[in-house]
Amino acid sequence: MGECPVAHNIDPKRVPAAGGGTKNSDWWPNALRLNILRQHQANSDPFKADFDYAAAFQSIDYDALKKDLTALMTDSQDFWPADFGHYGGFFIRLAWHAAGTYRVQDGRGGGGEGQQRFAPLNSWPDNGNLDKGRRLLWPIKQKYGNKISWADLFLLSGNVALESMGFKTFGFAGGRPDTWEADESTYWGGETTWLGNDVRYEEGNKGGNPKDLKNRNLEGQLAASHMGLIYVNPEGPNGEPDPVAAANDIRTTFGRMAMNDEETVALIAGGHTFGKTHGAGNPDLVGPEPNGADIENQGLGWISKHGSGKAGDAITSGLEVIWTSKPTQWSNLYLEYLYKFEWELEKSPAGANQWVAKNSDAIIPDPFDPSKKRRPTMLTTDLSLRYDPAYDKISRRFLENPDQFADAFARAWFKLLHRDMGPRARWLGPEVPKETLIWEDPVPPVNHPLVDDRDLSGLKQAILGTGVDPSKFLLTAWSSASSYRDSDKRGGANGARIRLAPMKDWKVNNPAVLNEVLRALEGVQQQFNSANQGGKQISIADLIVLAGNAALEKASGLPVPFTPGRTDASQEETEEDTFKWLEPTADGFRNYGGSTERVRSEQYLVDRANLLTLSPPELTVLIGGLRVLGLNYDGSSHGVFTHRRGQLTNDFFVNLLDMSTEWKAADGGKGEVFDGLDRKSGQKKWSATRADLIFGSQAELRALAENYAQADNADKFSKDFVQAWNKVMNLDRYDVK
Ligand code: HEB
Repeated sequence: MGECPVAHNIDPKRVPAAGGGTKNSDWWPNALRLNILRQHQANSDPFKADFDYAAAFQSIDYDALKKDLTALMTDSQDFWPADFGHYGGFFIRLAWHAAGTYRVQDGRGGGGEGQQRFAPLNSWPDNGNLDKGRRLLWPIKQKYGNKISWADLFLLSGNVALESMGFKTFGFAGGRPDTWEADESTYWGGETTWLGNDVRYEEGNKGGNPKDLKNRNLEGQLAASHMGLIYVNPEGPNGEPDPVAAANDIRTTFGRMAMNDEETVALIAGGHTFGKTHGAGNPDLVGPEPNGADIENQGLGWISKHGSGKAGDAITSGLEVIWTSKPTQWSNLYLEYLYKFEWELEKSPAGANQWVAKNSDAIIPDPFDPSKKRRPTMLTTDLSLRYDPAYDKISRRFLENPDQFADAFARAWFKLLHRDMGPRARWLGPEVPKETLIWEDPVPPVNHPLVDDRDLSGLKQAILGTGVDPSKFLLTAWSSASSYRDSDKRGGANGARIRLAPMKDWKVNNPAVLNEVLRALEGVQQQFNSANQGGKQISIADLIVLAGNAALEKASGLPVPFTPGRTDASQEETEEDTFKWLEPTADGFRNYGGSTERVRSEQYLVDRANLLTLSPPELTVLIGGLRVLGLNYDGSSHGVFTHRRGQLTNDFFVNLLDMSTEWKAADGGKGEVFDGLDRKSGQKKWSATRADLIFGSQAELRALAENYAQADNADKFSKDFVQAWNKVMNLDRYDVK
């Protein structure tokens, strides 16, 4: 009787439509998946390939946009009224949460793609009620349209929020094109409950004690203490209100965002100078997050039945804290109060652990009722800035030197928002700061005329005339260019950082070969640059790629395009501490490394292919070519299925698919190295790794391998390889259109 005709608890495996049913990933959860190589393609993007966001952004009326954003800050809307009549704190939090998912280990996360619009981020518990923030921004997005991406708008709104409350920011750069679907490439953790952290601390503490809150390690590339949080639990580790233990988590998580202690203190103290937290009542009255909400809610989540569900009744984190008496103005009050008062543990109305100033009068305004006042309050993680000895020193210095505090906050905030944008060539708009920052991975500007085609053919001749084995030029060019990662646009051939620490010493780059190549190229460079041809110069960065191209032309008989203009960075321009994260654990392209306890070689290969923005066909053609050219990092013959090593042929695929070969594990069951035996004679013909054999084993890769092994596709293979090679060589060339 009266039963709703729409089932609410549909079992996706029983949905006989729209891609429902039991899927491959249900049947074979361990099979290699290529899904992350098929994201963000033309068919999910309404612009297809023909939209130039940079050009659109450059044409925006930037001042008008900022004026509209400033007006928005104090234009309180009934559907989500502004605390204290000002949305400033709210938009700072929105921008911080957009950018704050960045982690330096793999460069993923961050605000560069507008992913906060999509699951899981749009529904993370830590992003509670930010859906309302995006709706507040919608009229502005609608008005300025293609000229401002959501990604840029989220971050700019935080910047304008700061400025509208009297803070002088360090600047702003636009230039982040939106993505149009949820990104699946990022490992956010293995927990299956929100706010769980059983997997990350178990994995981080092999042999240690995950329950030791002061000494636990966070797993691998994660930068948050709980599934669904941007950083740490505000109530303290696992809810324990212990500010000193919380400092441990803060240091780890902010460190993984490439922030040091000073930047961390500046960010937390600066951010919590503004706004308030929301925990007016029973959190059980809050409805499901956006991705789990009913259709009539139109993408809004966290609909609350506590009172009006908004304004003074709002519940977000469940904490009810207001840090300063002037929450809509930049001030030094956060630090003043932190030290002036003693703090007493209390429960928020929602039952969360927080701290109230013992020896203070009620000096804090209520966000909606001018007749009410409160005492100052803080989160456990705020007290960490005073009770952790190292943070304490910095906090006191900032307390006594407001100028230093403001400068540190401005710089750390700018870094937070721009860390994953990559080279300055991508930074757009009238507010790009002049000062060069080390974390940009700067490369010097081109200050001389570039080489022309005649020079290039002479240079290629000189390179091939050095007597160095051409495969070494190929390996070095590949090693240099393929250090790129699209996640935060770091690495790549420009800057020639492969000749600097730490990259020059990475085992995967084969330092001995690298040195031989660099010495030969330095000779070529010297000769060219000293010939004084109207001031024309060539950089080592360019020569590394050119040498690879020259060797490839020789190996393929095909022309390989080249665009000069790379320059050489210096060691001082190279942030060694964060460059170390670009070193691959395993790199199937050069048959380096192997499986670990939890990741198979081929999964590392797909992960790297994703960072190189390769499609499955590009991945396939590259592996086939790299192998026959003999580009394993150590010169080994794994996967070199050819008798014509050094020539660009489709032999890798032809021989991989040849049924006269039978494959057997060759490493006593470890499953990393295999021998290819002649089925009849039992004689060993080939040897291979998992990164080779996956192209015959995984059905979709095998289909592509067949395509390239076909008699009629030998030419297509060579052409596709040259094209994919050229793509990788130029992945970081944001300086050329
Ligand atoms: Fe924060 C808010 C936590 C950092 C900015 N924070 C908040 C809250 C919480 C938190 C819980 C509340 C939410 C609601 O609404 O309820 N944080 C936190 C933590 C940390 C932080 C735990 C680490 C330690 N922040 C931070 C930073 C920043 C910030 C870094 C920036 C820079 N926040 C913020 C703001 C706010 C917050 C502005 C307010 C919002 C409003 O007003 O709405």
